[in-house]
Parts: sequence; structure tokens; C-alpha cells
Amino acid sequence: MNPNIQTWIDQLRSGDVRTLARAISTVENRAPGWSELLKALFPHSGKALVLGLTGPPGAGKSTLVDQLAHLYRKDDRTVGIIAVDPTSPYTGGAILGDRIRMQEHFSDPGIYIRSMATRGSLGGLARTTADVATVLDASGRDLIMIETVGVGQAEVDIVRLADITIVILVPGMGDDVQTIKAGIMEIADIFVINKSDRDGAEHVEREIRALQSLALRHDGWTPPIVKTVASQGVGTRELADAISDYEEHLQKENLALHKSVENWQERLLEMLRDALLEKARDLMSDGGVARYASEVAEHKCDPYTLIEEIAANLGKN
Ligand SMILES: Nc1nc2c(ncn2[C@@H]2O[C@H](COP(=O)(O)OP(=O)(O)O)[C@@H](O)[C@H]2O)c(=O)[nH]1
Ligand SMILES: [Mg+2]
Repeated sequence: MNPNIQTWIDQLRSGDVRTLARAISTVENRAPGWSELLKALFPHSGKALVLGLTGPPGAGKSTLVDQLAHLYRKDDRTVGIIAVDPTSPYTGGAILGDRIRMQEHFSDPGIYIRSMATRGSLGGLARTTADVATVLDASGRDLIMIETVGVGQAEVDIVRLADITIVILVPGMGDDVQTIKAGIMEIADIFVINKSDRDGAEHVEREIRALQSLALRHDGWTPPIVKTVASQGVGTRELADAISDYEEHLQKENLALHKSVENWQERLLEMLRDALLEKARDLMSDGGVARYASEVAEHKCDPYTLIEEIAANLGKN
């Protein structure tokens, strides 16, 4: 192994926060050495509990993450937070809010927070987030929380890498629960109704229960519904208890490994697709795709034969 990488790993594993930041940037930006680093880190990963928190913008996800982080720190557990928020520009909105709120943790190296650059993510957002989580995991963080805005497939992909997925809803969401993508409802291991200080929390609860009765899970777990007022710290302990209950359920039923196998099945396919595509792009060199496209458009060749030929060439060098 590159001796440089070994030094990195030693520093990372000793809890050095600057090395952690550098390692995450390397992986996120696909900077030179990123894959070497991940290869070396992978054997050290797999110990952290990964929580995925998703829900509509403004639901109180960051506030809740902040509360949970506090609570886990009291139990002396170290925390890594990844904030993925495609709806906020980096310099404003929710992320700025997050930064200010998180500032009180800055003196505590036991909490590390990282906002992901969501635009132009080189390896694909879900994959890069997974890789960043691997770095945090390998660095020895006990808990990793991934916050993402629940709006579509990308978010479903991101939370799928979590051991435990928490879907956060709030009262008064218009058509309420139905407005949240069905896919996101299905992945919830725990529901949170935040802003329960507002009217309508019971209404949301009834809607969740109604949806749950339509789709029973195979694993014998009924996702609990926890009501919180994150801005006042109400319900945080109950949420942490629900998280430990589910963790216990996963262990008892030996489901953690099963879930991990399912996740890796998806992730491996995605990695393979990326690798093959990259190879194909290399093969076709500059302007290759454009040249082929005009040949097909002018009916000089058919796209079916063309793709077969390119795919056949992939294995040749
Ligand atoms: N009334 C009320 N406001 C809350 C609660 N939780 C969070 N907020 C506020 O809702 C706003 C959005 O919170 P934030 O955590 O940034 O939401 P995110 O976009 O889901 O991360 C902030 O102004 C919070 O102070 C709550 O339980 N009740
Ligand atoms: Mg947020």
C-alpha cells in the first residue's frame, strides 16, 4: 500500500478531524488517490450505525439531527453528520441555518458535520454520499446521520444505504402524507411527526396508520410513530428509544446482514455501470459519441449494431 495512504489511515483512525475533512474532500471530488483511499478504508468500515433522515424541506430535519447528536454525545458516542440538500444553495437557506446551529458543536470534535455539494457530483450523489459515509464509518464514528430532502428517487437511493430510515412529516402538509412520494413512505422504519406543537398531528398520525394498514411489512416490524417538537427538544429521547428498539429488532431477527446484502446488490450494479460507462467513454475518445450520433442520425449505421460493437470492445483491454 502507498505509505502516504497508510499515514492518512492512521491519522484518520486516531480521530484527527483535519485528516477526516481532507479524506472526505478527496472522495467527494474524486481527487487523485480517492479509490486507493476507499479500498484501504473499507476493511475498517461497517461498525457505525447509519441513520437516514428524510422528509420535506422545513420539516425540522436539521433541528432533529442536532437534538439527536446532543443526546448521543451525552452517551459518549461520536457522531458524523452528512447533510444532503439539493434545494438549498450552499451559501444560504437551510444549509446556512445548519451551519449556525451546528456552530455550538464545533468545539466538540465528537461531532463532525459535512454538507454535500449536490450539483455536479462526480460519482453520482447517492454513490458519493455512500462513499463519504464509508470514510466517516472507517474513521471510527459510532453513529452517522444522513439528512436528505425527501423529494425523489435520489433521496430514496441515499436513504437506502442507511441501517435505519426515519421519515419526518409535519402537520398541515396540504394533502398531507399523500404528497410524499409513495417510495419514501415505504422505506420508513420509523415515522416522526415533528412540529407536533401545531394542530393536525393526530390527523397525520391517522393517515400514516391508514397507509400502513395497506402495506404490511415482511419483517414483522410495524414502524412506530414518534411525535416531536424538535425546536424544544420534545420527543428526542422517545425517538432515540425507537431507534434502539429497531436496532434490537434488526439484531434479533438477523436482518441487518440481509438488508446490507440487498443494499450492496444495488450498489455493486451501480458501481459496475459507472465503471463500464467510464471505460466506454475512454474507448470512444473525444467527440466519439457525437460522431456516432451523427452517423446514426444520418442512417449511416444502426444504433443496435453500434452498441453491440462498443460493448463487445469493452472487455478487450
Ligand atoms: N414550531 C416548530 N418549529 C420547528 C420545529 N422543529 C423545527 N422547527 C423550525 O422549523 C424551521 C425549519 O427547520 P429545519 O431543521 O431547518 O428544517 P429542515 O429543512 O427539515 O432541515 C426552523 O425555523 C426550525 O426552528 C417544531 O417542532 N416546531
Ligand atoms: Mg436541513
